[in-house]
Amino acid sequence: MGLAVAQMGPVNLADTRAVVVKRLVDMLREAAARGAEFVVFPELALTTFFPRYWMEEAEAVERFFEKSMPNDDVQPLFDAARELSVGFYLGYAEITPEGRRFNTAVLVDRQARVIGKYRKIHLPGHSDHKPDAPFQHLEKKFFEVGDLGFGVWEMDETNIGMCLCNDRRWPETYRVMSLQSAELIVLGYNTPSHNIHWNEPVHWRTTTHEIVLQASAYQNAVWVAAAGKCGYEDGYHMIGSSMIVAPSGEIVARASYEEDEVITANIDLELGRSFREHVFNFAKHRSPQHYKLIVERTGAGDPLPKP
Ligand code: ING
Repeated sequence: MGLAVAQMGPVNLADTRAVVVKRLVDMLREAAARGAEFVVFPELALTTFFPRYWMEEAEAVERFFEKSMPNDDVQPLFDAARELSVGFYLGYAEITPEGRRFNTAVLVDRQARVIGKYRKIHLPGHSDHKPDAPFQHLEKKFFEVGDLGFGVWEMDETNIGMCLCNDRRWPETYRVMSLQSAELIVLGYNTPSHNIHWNEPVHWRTTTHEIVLQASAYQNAVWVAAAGKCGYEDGYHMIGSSMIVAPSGEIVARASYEEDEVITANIDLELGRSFREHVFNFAKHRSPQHYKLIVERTGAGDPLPKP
């Protein structure tokens, strides 16, 4: 399967959706020219990473949320996708007719039909204003925890699962989808280089990003494709390193810069099947009766009484 990841460089506050969507269409065209049938775009791909700014919810909704998907601003991307017969994953801020707010991604097939939706479950950051911090990370203020679970959809005989950004750091994310026979998990991210809470060395943002994608691809025998929005957005830096990871855990394609950049790979879904047959054969080797704490406890607690 011809797969592409379209990494985005910065989207600044002054960048209009029309300008951003043109960038996405340009990358979709490049991906199609390189044989891609599916393109992964980043989280919150249509706007700057606005959770870095303190503002009231009403202002955020007005400036950064989409009332429908597709909509007039994004329609050129859907039109190009249909013309080129390329499916895609797109992350954006969703406001529902009832006024509920989610950090959302959609799965769009090669006829440009929305066939799946995911709402981010692991929301990092905080909801209070931290005026002394160099920037905010207000995902817990602007978004609700997703209410759609982790889904898997079949598209062109491929079982595709979706998640978003911080979700990629939690093993449960991938396992719930690989237990639904996912073969490819796609995700977008916006990962600030700097931690506002403590003096975390910046290179750990990239090393932990690599570790979670490689380990999770291997431990779930799936392909993983991750698209970042990166570089300096109005001076605030976010990591790049968009990549495509094989079920072996190997990085088979990786972005080099912090601008718009398309990376592609011809992924062999047979490779995942081999690992699921001979290593991670869930039916043969898993013992859920011993995993109960994973769903019974939210936070860590005392050691269990010994049998
Ligand atoms: N961003 C970051 C991410 O998970 C983060 C936030 C970074 C949390 C590093 C913890 C550690 O990649 C988003 N948008 O989730």
